[in-house]
Amino acid sequence: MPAHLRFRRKSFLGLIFLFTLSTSALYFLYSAPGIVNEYMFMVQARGIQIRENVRNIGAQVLEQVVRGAYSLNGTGEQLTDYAYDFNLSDSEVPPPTYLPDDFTFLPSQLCPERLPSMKGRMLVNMSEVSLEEVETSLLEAEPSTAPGGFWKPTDCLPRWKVAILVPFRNRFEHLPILLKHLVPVLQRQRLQFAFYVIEQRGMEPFNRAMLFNVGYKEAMKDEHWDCLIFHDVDHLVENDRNYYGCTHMPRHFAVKLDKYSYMLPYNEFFGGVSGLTVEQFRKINGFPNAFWGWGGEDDDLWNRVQLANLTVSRPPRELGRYMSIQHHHRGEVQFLGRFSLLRHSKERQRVDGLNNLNYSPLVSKRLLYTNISVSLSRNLAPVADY
Ligand code: NGS
Repeated sequence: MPAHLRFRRKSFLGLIFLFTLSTSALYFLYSAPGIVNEYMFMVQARGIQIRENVRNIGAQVLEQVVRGAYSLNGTGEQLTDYAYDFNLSDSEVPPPTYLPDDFTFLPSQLCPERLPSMKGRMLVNMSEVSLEEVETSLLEAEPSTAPGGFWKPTDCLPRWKVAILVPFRNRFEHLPILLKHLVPVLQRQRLQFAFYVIEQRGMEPFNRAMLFNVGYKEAMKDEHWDCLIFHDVDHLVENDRNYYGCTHMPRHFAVKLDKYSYMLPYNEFFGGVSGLTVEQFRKINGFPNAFWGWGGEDDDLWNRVQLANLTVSRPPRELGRYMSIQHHHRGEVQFLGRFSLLRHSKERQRVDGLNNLNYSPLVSKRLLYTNISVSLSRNLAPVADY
């Protein structure tokens, strides 16, 4: 073959190679959004960590200089307590006081928020366990638990009636781990609660936000809940003093995730575990229904909260630590339209949410939770007033 043709053939093959490479890279970015995202946040978290370390070292050097200047004849002995705040770590702020172990409750009084049973950091056990095993052990420990996982304290009046809403698809091994871990925490916090697992059936992309709206509507048929917790199935709280009651402002619970080196990935992050009172949730017309696939729905909720002149509160210090169960976002696709929807959060808030929800669920009570199985459709209801 003449040299110029050989050259053309080579460059043609090269082009095919480049094309295949770039399309597979694009496909990977599209079909594994969580992995890419996690990687980006990890890199960002490492950057922040390095910056903090440099700041800490700088502060220590400065401290030595200041100590030197105030010491007697360079002996290191101090003249006065100088008021200079080197405290860069929030974990050193004195912890709030909790009630003593011998504190006694009155069945006629509200349960306190800082109970002696809330001991702080806990061990997180992520080993796989069967649902039957968890059912047996939790029901043995608290036989008063009613079908659906309904539980309430009897030694004081619960401060909040909390519906824990868990969106779900293909994560059968995660659910028992979450229940085993979280149910005893909520009991120690003396909250009245029940779990609602909202499982998406059908072929449509996962719609986490609409599942929460469905969970809310169904849960309210059972009980006059006043606090809603929106909980990912793979998030395990590390501190039982992270109180799962609601606050006068919407709350973001999962502030420090192990997968982001225990740093907030970005200030507006509102994912993982969040909570709103029923009143707050109704005020913002719930979650949007238009986010089909991974990403953005939690950012839209954040926007809705801001647009309603509410702010987000977060637990202090180390209380907001969470571990997440390792997994791949199985079969989840990225929602490519999320950025353009997010640009119009304000206009959409009134026309997409609790007021145009349309679904037909299959509801069944299991021993520890209510199962709401639902095939979500893009045919939404005509917009109603809210
Ligand atoms: C942001 C997503 C959020 C998501 C967060 C953390 O980029 O929905 O990452 O995701 N927002 C957009 O894509 C606009 S995580 O890695 O924890 O699954 O919650």
